[in-house]
Amino acid sequence: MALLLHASLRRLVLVASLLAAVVAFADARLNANYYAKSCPQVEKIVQDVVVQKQINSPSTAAGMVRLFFHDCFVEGCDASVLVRSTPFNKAENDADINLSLPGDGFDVIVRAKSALELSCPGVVSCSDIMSLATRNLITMVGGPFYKVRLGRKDGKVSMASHVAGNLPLPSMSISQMANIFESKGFSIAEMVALSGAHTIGFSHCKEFSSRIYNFSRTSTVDPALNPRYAQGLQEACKSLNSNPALSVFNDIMTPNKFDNMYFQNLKRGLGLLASDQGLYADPTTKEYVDLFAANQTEFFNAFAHAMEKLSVLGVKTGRNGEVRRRCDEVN
Ligand code: HEM
Ligand SMILES: *[C@@H]1O[C@H](CO)[C@@H](O)[C@H](O)[C@H]1NC(C)=O
Ligand SMILES: *[C@@H]1O[C@H](CO)[C@@H](O)[C@H](O)[C@H]1NC(C)=O
Ligand SMILES: CC(=O)N[C@H]1CO[C@H](CO)[C@@H](O)[C@@H]1O
Repeated sequence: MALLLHASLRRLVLVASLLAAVVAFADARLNANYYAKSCPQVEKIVQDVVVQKQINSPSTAAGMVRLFFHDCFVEGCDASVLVRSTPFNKAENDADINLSLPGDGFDVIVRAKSALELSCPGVVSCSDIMSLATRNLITMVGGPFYKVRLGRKDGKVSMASHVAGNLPLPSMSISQMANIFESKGFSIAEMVALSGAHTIGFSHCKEFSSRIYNFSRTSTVDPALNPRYAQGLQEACKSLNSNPALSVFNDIMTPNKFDNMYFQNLKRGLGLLASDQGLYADPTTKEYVDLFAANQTEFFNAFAHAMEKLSVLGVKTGRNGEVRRRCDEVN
């Protein structure tokens, strides 16, 4: 009996460690010292470019974080989002959802790549630069630090047609969004934590206009919105039809600071997108909103952990990828 138990326990342990090995395999070749010999200054070069860019264009951090999320959720973190379309291929970048992927995020990567090519030509992948730049920008605007391991290769495939279904939309229900996150290995708690990235940056009026004009037969505005906030949004977006570039801050209270204000806002009806406010309405996500709103340390720990996980999502190593010469073109 004891022997039998022993044997089946051992089998269990074996299965568990096999499973862990399979999960770890994707990033087995990533490590913090990947460029120690080939490009020892990589961290410093990326940091110098990032700091300069963020000081000159304070919208860079938010732009970069969103760009990184869109990269990792489509084909993994492989810089596929940076590739420009050619006459023969409509790239990820030109999917409709890209429309507003801001130029500053692209620009900071291109600058860091140029600087790196001078010191260590052909060595550092665009996807590693993206991971480092995103982490550095998050910390620069007040967010938590997390470890970024290196050694990603850049993808060779970037297609607009691969985008749909992989990225959440503000019009989705919480369970539709949760399905997308779960399909990438993220829990409900991690989805809520990652959504906290909306503590910085902005959204275009069209992303939430259905909440403030003609919401339903019985109500002009979404009743989940704080009424004075709704009025302010109506005012800010009133010339939306003639000016589609109109946009407002995601976090009206502390728009440029990475903090837990996003979650506090949701509790007061100050969530901008339907998908933001929905996190407070749905019982499966509300408990995490309450937790993160009450305790910024809890949010930062959860966010840092989820970002570390996002940074290794579907990464390519070895022959699955390449080190691009230019970030906007496969070699
Ligand atoms: C949970 C589902 C999510 C939905 C439905 C969503 C949707 C959106 C939308 C519609 C915008 C506005 C885009 C624009 O008008 O320019 C936006 C902005 C943004 N999103 Fe999300 N997002 C989600 C999750 C995330 C995650 C997980 C991250 C990163 C970890 C993220 C980071 C950002 C950032 C930083 C911005 C501001 C971009 C800027 O200022 O340039 N979002 N998001
Ligand atoms: C409001 O929406 C209804 C149906 O959803 C539509 O018939 C009506 O024309 C809309 N009104 C305005 C002012 O857009
Ligand atoms: C917030 O969470 C941290 C980490 O779990 C904990 O150490 C701290 O005591 C909490 N703070 C409050 C005010 O509850
Ligand atoms: C900035 C950018 O690349 N925008 C493109 C996004 O996709 C739309 C529609 O597919 C293009 O028209 C934009 O030029």
